[in-house]
Amino acid sequence: MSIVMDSEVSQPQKYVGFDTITTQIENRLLKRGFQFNIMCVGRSGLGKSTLVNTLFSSKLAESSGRKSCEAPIEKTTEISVSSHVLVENNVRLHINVIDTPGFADQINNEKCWEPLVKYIKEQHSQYLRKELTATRERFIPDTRVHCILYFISPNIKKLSPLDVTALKKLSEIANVVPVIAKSDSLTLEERAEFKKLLQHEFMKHQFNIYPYDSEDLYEEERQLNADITSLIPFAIAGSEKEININGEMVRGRKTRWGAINIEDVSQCEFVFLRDFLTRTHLQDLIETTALVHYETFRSKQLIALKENASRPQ
Ligand SMILES: Nc1nc2c(ncn2[C@@H]2O[C@H](COP(=O)(O)OP(=O)(O)OP(=O)(O)O)[C@@H](O)[C@H]2O)c(=O)[nH]1
Ligand SMILES: [Mg+2]
Repeated sequence: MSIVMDSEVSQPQKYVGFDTITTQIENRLLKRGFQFNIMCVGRSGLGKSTLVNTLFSSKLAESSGRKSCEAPIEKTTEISVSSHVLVENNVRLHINVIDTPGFADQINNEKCWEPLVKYIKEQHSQYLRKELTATRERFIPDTRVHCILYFISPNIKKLSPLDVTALKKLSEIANVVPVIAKSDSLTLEERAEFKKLLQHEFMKHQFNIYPYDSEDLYEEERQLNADITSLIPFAIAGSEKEININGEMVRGRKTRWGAINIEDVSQCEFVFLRDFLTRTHLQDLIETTALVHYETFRSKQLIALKENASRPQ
């Protein structure tokens, strides 16, 4: 026999106060803080380290921009994770920046995405092991990669086979956001054309690019995602320095055509990327990693475990 409960919606006759649960949740979350893990991937020297520093307006990664002629060039030579805590108003954001060596630096270039895939899976596997222990921690430290910024060189005519394989492999297991690196080296027309070409390539190769469509989305969310998808890959530029443009100090770069303010949306799409990553989709990136990518990994692992256990010895 099944019991059907039909619950009527009504308002209490007097104020009870359970609407404060949202504030209670907020307070608890604020106490704990938030964890966001972002990985930068792409060929060497495309400005990966510079961009994370620009995104969070902080020095999070070692970039090769040199302070003086004598200073050594700071190339990223291995997967390096640096942890930081940034505070804005009451919100503590724990950020792990997973900086990766530029692709062209490695001896066997063909498989240079392999250590990255391994790293991402290892974080899932670690999380799963912690989840499955009898006395599990109340809050499992989250090292799962929530977002991969994939840097595409502005000077190519089409995606290289290496980019194609890397984008395919990575977008199957994590939220990949591709960007056109150093877009200040392109004119606005070149940029628009290159973006169209890349969008076409993404479709042709059927990459699983973030953000994903889902039945749970409201109409406005779906519209926002469609607007963002039409902008991807974001044509960005990074800069750790402020320059003087018309008497005003702004984050910018001097280019062949003059100076650009990277926070000016008519010149560069950096602000669109930053708003997308921090202001509209930060929570969704974290949630999608847990509910889609980790969940897929988890169920595959658990099914494999079960099959192994039931196999006759
Ligand atoms: N024109 C231009 N140059 C940039 C941009 N971002 C970074 N650079 C410069 O490019 C050089 C390399 O920057 P990094 O941020 O170290 O590049 P990376 O991708 O981390 O390099 P690897 O760690 O060697 O893979 C530096 O001299 C930066 O100043 C950009 O958006 N436009
Ligand atoms: Mg670097």
